Amino acid sequence: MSAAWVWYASIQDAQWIWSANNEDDVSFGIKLELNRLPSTATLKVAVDDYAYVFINGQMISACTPYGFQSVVTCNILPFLVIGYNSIRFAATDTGGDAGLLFRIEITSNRT
Ligand SMILES: [Ca+2]
Repeated sequence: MSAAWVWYASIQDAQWIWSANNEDDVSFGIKLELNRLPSTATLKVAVDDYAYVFINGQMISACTPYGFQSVVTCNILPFLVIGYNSIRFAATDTGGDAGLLFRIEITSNRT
């Protein structure tokens, strides 16, 4: 990311990432292991240029980031399960700079 006069989206403690070979289509995935369901689970994501978010193989249509200037915030709690969760971003760059920025915030209320 260059061009200092352009405002890019920013998310606390998150860094823009992309593939080392700068492909147009890049898939990013993480595994999230939960030993119980959290109280809240929020995904914040921005991408240059667009991406589809999949959790456990299901596309989350309410969570479709587009463009490097805006952060999409969505509730992913309904899609999480106890055990391993697969979170995948199928991201596409249509030219120029490319990047994906995301953060997952999970809270749990112990009783
Ligand atoms: Ca681009």
